[in-house]
Amino acid sequence: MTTLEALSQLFSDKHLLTDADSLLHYGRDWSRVHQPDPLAIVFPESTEQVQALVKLANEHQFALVPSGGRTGLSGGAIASNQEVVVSFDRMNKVLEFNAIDRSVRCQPGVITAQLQQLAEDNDLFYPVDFASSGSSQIGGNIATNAGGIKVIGYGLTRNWVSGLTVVTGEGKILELNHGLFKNATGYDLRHLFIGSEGTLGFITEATMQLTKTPQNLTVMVLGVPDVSSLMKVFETFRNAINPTAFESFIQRTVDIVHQEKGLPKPFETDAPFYILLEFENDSEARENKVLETFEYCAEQGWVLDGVMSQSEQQARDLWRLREDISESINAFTPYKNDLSVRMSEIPAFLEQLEALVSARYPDFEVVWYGHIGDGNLHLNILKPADMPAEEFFKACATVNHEVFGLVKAMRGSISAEHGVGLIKRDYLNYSREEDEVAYMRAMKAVFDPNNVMNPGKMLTA
Ligand code: 2HG
Ligand code: ZN
Repeated sequence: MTTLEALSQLFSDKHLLTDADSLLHYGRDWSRVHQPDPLAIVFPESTEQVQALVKLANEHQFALVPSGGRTGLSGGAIASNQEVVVSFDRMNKVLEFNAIDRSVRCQPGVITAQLQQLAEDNDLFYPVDFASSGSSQIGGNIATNAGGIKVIGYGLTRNWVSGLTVVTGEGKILELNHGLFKNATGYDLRHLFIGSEGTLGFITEATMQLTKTPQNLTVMVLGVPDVSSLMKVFETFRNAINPTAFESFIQRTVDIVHQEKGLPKPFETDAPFYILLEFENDSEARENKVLETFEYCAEQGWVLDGVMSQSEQQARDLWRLREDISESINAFTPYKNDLSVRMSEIPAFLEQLEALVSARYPDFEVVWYGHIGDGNLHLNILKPADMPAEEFFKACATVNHEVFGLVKAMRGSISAEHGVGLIKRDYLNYSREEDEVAYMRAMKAVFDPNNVMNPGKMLTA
């Protein structure tokens, strides 16, 4: 029996697609490095149907690739090898809201923005947020332990998952942690599945926690002259007000966003670096504290200029200076890096990175932006307009070993929040020791002995 014949036992024609448009659409994520080439796309509607599919995959030896909103940047959801793509688009229901537990039990295909809206409708807040919240799905967020723009204030997706139902690669259904706050009964397999990129099993249900709504989130954009000032501003503001976000970007990104999206620049005079910080402006005392802190930083020469939002609309507009960068630089077909080091290493890291990048990429323009308060930089190399993409990506990759060598020397991460997928897989050893990778492989073999779950992602097949 062929794989397609086997699949048609489980899925009606409507929920088993093989047309070229669907194969392209569902076979890739936002990275554009690998050519998608799936065999088929299926749309299960329940945990039991996912279980039956996984059992079928084991029996007939075909590979499965999970597919959420496909907004990933590391090729974790790419099917380039005749795999069967499992889309969670039909498993998109909110199953239960519990006001006492402040939790939402939902299927994996629920869109991030939908969860945020549901929280808001109930006077609560789901704090994990990023530019792709309009299309990313909760299952994908969990599978990649998505971070985003409020990690400094609220933590990663991991912090908000209190329960998970998964179908393992063996086809077993596990219900993990049951929405509990406290549960000290041994290994927490929930956390093993979070960030496992679909290599151990597929998430079919999740219980997500919500929190109280922050009061009057206010945004400040500051221009700073150099990295050491940036660090001082970080320390000073963190100690004064506990920001909910602390982001940074360089002047060139402001120019690009201005050019691509028509956004006004924050101030008249350009600054080499910018900080965007957000805080809960919940009292006059707090606002005074912020203004005092700003003045102190300006007196020290750490801040050149600054603007503070006076309305929700203005806060949203200022956020766009940071959030629109990734989409705006797509016009330059960027080569992406998502690096992190400990915050205290940032100045040394940036200095060495700068030296390396200007020596090795003398003809390429390099920009960075990111979640500087988390020690996380998105280093993007921009393609010269007249260079073919393939040649450009190849040229960039030759320098990876040096960039990642630098990261390794500082015991940092070669993928801070975008996951490993296909694109970072061969560099895993820069962030993980050999013994650790061996244990990872051993764990994969326990949950997925026939290697049917997203094979070749994160770990070589
Ligand atoms: C962001 O923080 C996203 O804007 C995308 O993680 C990063 O485009 C990138 O490199
Ligand atoms: Zn990011």
